Amino acid sequence: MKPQAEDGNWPRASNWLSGDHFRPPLGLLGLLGVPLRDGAITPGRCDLAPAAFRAALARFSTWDLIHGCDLRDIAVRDHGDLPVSDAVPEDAAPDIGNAVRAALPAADALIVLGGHNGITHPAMCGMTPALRDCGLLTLDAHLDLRDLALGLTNGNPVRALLRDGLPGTHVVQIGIQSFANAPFYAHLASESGITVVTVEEVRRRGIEQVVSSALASLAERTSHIYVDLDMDVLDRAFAPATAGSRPGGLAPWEVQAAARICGAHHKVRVLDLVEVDPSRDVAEATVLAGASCMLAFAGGLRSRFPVG
Ligand SMILES: [Mn+2]
Repeated sequence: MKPQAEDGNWPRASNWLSGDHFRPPLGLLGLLGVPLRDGAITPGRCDLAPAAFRAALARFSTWDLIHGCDLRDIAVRDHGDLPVSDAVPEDAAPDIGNAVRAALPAADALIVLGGHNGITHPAMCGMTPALRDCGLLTLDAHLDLRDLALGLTNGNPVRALLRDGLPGTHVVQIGIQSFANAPFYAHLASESGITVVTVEEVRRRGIEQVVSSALASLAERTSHIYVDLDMDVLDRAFAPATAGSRPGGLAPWEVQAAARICGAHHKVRVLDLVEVDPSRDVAEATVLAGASCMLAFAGGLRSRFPVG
């Protein structure tokens, strides 16, 4: 099929990623690809996700019609992908932490594209060495508290963070589902002081209220907030490319709203987007859902600055 001629009136988000922004920009969004593949409980090709997300931005505009803003008010600095696609999580961890540490000072916020969920522990350690002063908000169907005996996987990033000094009272997990977790780990979450918000509670209270109150409560106790967006929090129908999604999960509009609220909060420093294996996608549904969350987060970041 012959590609259509570019429409100069239609601002592609992929061009924004490549440097097409208004000058001077009001803020800076950092982007870092971490294509970690090995060490997942279900083997897959999450290493393909960063490139797939970037490519998917060509299908979106930078104009947020609903909120009346253009992402081109902020600039993006894309740091490319770390060479970790053949590394085990333990070996990749120092490079991931260092790259986040290096990218953050110049940026108002950073999006880290996984890779599987094993990137969350090293990336959050890179956000700040003082985990006791940090908050973690996860959007995930799972508690991610599995045992550490077999090393770092995509099933235990929260457990590893607790081990390394993150207080459980600084963790809020949103979107947790039935028949996707074990009682031992739910008990551990409760003993550790983790706040668990089930998918049923999200439905009852609404995603905006749940995420806003979680951020407000974390911000009272911490200086920096890390957001882990595991795309398996979506319903299986919307996220076939994640190993962990099941029927009964959240809808894309709920996760987009969550990403926007997180992007708007001044203490949110990093958002990771993990667990997408593009080789298992159907009609690009999962990759496009993830890309839409990147844009929603960027739209939230835009709203941190006064209207120009
Ligand atoms: Mn997870």
